This record gives sequence, structure tokens and C-alpha cells, in this order.
Amino acid sequence: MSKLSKNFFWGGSIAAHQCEGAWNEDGKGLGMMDLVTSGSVNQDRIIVDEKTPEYIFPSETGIDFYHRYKEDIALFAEMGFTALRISVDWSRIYPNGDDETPNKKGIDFYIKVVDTLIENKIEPIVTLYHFEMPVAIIKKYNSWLNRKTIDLYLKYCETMFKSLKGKVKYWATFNEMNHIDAKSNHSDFFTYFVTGIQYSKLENPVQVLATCGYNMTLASIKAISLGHSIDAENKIGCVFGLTPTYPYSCNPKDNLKALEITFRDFYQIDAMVYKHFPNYKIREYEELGLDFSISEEDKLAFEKNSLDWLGLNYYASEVEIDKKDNSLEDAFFGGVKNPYLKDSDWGWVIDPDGLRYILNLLTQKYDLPIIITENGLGAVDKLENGKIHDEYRIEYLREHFKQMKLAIKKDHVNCIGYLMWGPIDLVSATTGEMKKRYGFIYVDKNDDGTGDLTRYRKDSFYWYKNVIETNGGEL
Ligand code: BGP
Repeated sequence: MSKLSKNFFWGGSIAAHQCEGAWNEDGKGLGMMDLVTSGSVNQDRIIVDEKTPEYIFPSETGIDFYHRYKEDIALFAEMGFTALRISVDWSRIYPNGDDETPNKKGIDFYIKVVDTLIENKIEPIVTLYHFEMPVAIIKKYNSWLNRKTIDLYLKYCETMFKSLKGKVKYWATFNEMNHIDAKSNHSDFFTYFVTGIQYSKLENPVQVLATCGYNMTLASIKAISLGHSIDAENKIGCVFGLTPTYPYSCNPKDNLKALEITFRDFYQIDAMVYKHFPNYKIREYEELGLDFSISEEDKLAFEKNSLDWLGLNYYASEVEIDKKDNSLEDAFFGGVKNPYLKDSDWGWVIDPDGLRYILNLLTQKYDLPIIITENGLGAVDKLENGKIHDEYRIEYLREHFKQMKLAIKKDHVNCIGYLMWGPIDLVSATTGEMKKRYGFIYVDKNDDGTGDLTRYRKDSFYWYKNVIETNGGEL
């Protein structure tokens, strides 16, 4: 099948708390993921108030990207990456959240990483919030429930926009803030990842999620305006984790249920594209009796700007049914199991067509440039004589690339890049494991603490290199 446009971004995505380690070096403050223990597919990660020696906290060491970023970026360059999405850990820049001045060593680290990327002809794409809020903001200001947090976030964004001006053009304001919609299937994890607040501890969760969701959306649009005013060249987007939702049958009631679940993830995008907080959401909050109002000043903030691009994190689809009977098995991400699809070892359903579906849905709704900011397969890899034969990963990616190409070539979706999640093995967000590996590059680190962090090229490394070399021509 034909090649993609020559400016297409081929690369990967990583996040600070999952790879950097160095959790207390060079003035870094405590970040929210520093308080989350390791877990597994059967054992939930635990969120603690304070670190204690009985637990392992995988973010403490990550894969030591903080000290090995040059080596890792050289490997990405060897594969031919033209883009890498990183995140800045807010707690490295403002360790207490409300510090008068930023931590210079934290800024210097990101300047060095970005300079190294540019030297290697890799476009840096920077996420400003990927589950990395200073714990001090949660404790002192109650996270996104307090509008003071918006000011602190904007001050931090300003620091980064100015520090990386002229070097970074592509920014994302938030990663996956859509997981906290008042109507979502709440898990302690995703609420915590996004806000630092634990869902199960809330007395009035719907109010809390609605307020946090609104304040983050407002913070995001204000950050876009700020970023544009600092550098008119900036292209500022926001990243969403989206799952296409199919009806279990052609029963109209199943269809309506699927539609409801699909659209719960869109109100923040609507607000940032259509330049006002959506009326359907305001009516929903009124009906729920929530304490919610939008000031004239906020309205102006929404009117002033909009998203330059959309980031899509795509892993799985869902199936919804109006009335579930006991013969149907529950699916990992909610809804029921899809009889047509297989699951990964971690229960994440594998659905390449879903990628084409969601790319089309986003295009029909917004018609913006889209970057696939995350996609990939978490799997168990075996290191034998320095080699990893990960044919299953190649197969997964090949099928997703075929669908991405169809979306671009046949459906005219303006998808401008593909960034594979975790191009180098890193700590899993949901389970805290190393065992759940995504990378083209194997990292010798195990969950029991063994391993010397040596990097190895997997078979998929060479395969992806060829995909990039042929610009998607050979899959
Ligand atoms: C997304 C997060 C990433 C990443 C990914 C895979 O929701 O944005 O940070 O972790 O999911 O999840 P996991 O690492 O749990 O397999």
C-alpha cells in the first residue's frame, strides 16, 4: 500500500513518571505517582499518603531515563523516529506547586532532553500534565477543586513555554483528562491519575468530578491562549484516551446505550473546539442539582481560543448492552466482551478496526489534525541470548497501521503522526509492572528489582525501523 506524506510523524510516546526515575534528585518534589505502589493484573496498585519501606514504588527508579536519556534517544534515532512525545513532570519544575521561582535544575533537564532530540532530528512533542502533579498542590489546595490550581498550572505552563521557546512547537496541555467525566465508570486509579483525588474517598463524587473536569478544561484553554501569546508558532493540542463503543446488537436500545457511553468522553473536546462549554453538559449538571455556573470571564476564555490538534490514545474498544443477562461476560474496560475480538494478556481487547472507527468519528466531529499519541501492546517478552522475538507485537502494530492508513488514504482523515506507546519498556501506569512491556527496546529490569537496566533491541525494533524508512510503504 502506498506511503504516507513525507512530513508524517513516526515515533513514540513516553511519560516522565513512568521512565525517568530520579524521583528525589536535583530538587524534584513529591509527585502524585511517587505515592503509588507496584501491582499486577490481579493485585491493584495501592495509593498511599506517605512512602513506607514495605512497598515498592516503581516511579522512584523508572527505567532511569533521567540519567540515560542520551543512550535512549540515540536508539530512537537509530530506528528513524521523527517525533517523540515526552512529558514534563510538574513536580520537577515547581516542587511545592506554589514556589515563587522554578527549580532551575528541573528546567535544565528538559532543555537537555529537548536539545538532544533536536540534534537527532526528532521533533519534541511535550505533554504538560501526564499524571504528574506535585503532591503539595493536592494536600494544600485540594487539587483541581480549587481554582487556585488553575493559576499554579498556568504559571508552570508559562515557565515551560518560555524555557523551551523556539525548540518545542508541539505541546499537549493534558493527557487523558476525559477519564473523570461524572458519568464515567469510575475507578480509584483513573480518578487519582487525573486529579490526585481518590474516588472511593469522596462524599459527593459527581460534584467533585464535574468541578475538576470543568476547571481542567478551563485551565487547558487558558494554557492554549498563553502558549499562543508566548510563541505564535506553537501548535497546542490536548490528548484524550478514547474507546469506540459498539452496540451489542441492532436493538435500538443497545445502540442508544453505546451512543451515551461514546459521547461521555467528548465534552471537554467540544468545549475546546467549539469555543464554549457545551450546553448539553450545563443542562446535565443543572438536572443533577450540581453547584455549577460559568462566569462571563470564563466564557471569554473559552471564546478566545481553540485546539490546534487532537491527541488520540487508542488501545481498545467497548461493547455496550442495554440489559445484560448473566450469560454475557464482563469486559475489562466496562460493558461486555466482544465475541469477535481477542484480549491481550492484561485483558485489553485488541481491535485494529476500532482505530479507523475512532479516527473517523473524531474527523467527522472536529476535522482537526490528529496525532495518534498512544497505541501499543503490553505483553510478556522473553530475553534469550540478548534477543527478543516479539512477532505478536509486530502483528499488533501491522494491523493497526493498516487501519490507520485506510483512515488516511480512503477516509481522508488528517492524521499527521503515529506515536507508539512505550517505545522503550517502562513502568505500566495501571499495574506498576515492568513485566507489561510495550517497547521496541527491552530494558533489563524486573519487578523484583533485579536487572542491570541494559537496553536490547527487540525484533520489532528492526521492523519499525523499516516501516519508518519506507514511510509506511512496507508493513
Ligand atoms: C494510558 C496512559 C499511559 C500508559 C498507557 C498504557 O492511559 O496515558 O501513561 O500507561 O495508558 O497503560 P499501561 O501502562 O497501564 O499498560
